Amino acid sequence: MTTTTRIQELARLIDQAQVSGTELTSLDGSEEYGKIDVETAYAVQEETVRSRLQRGETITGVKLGFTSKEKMAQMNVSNVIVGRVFDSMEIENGGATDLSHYIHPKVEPEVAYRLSRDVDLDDPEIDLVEYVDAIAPAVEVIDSRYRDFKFTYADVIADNTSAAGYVLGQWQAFRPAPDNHVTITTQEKQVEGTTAAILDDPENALHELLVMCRRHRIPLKAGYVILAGAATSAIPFTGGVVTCEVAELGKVSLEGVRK
Ligand code: OOG
Ligand code: MG
Repeated sequence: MTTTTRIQELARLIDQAQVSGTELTSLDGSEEYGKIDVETAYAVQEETVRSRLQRGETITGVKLGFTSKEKMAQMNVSNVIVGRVFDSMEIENGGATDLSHYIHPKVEPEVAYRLSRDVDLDDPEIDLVEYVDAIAPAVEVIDSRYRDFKFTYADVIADNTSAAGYVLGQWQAFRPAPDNHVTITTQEKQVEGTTAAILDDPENALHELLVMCRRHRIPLKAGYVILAGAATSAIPFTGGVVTCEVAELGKVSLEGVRK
């Protein structure tokens, strides 16, 4: 199998799993595809992005994963990852999402930033914080395409970092949010955390994001949403209302329904 064919094959499998809502087993290290390196994993992600764009979806932003120690421990990985989010993933604040479209969704409390201008990835002088004009509380819905969320680091990158949905609270003028209390409530439980769990300060996620986007040539454009990563471990989203409150930033909610 040529390198291009292998990337396309892997992307097709993951894309189909996402579209049809059916799970896969880990691809990295499988008999068929062998070991997948990080560079190949990002190339596979890029290929799945191309398919979504071809279907008429629009990129609305980027997301970081594994920015919190708790998430890293939960998933047994040790470095951050970057994925893309699309218009099709956005859920209106207070709105509903149809859970039958997901495999095994989970929710995560997050902080979102908004990029005010395009970023030149080759400009070594950039401080991404200066490119951000707004901040909002957010909830991310993740839905790994791998059975039981069992994946390797390369697997989850290829799977666009389990991205599946997101809700944004009210945008407000950018200001630091290093240690804000976070509460996320699902119909089964309530979990508390702090934004400091996101790399000690979610602004650090912006610095990490720039490093990763430069390395993997992931464009950063004006208007993009940046999901900085979960402030707690992910919680199963079985239905009902999920509310997340980030102190000083406000509330955001969504409802899981079955149509
Ligand atoms: C990968 C996505 C991780 C986060 O905020 O850490 C993520 C996963 O856990 O399936 O979005
Ligand atoms: Mg997340």
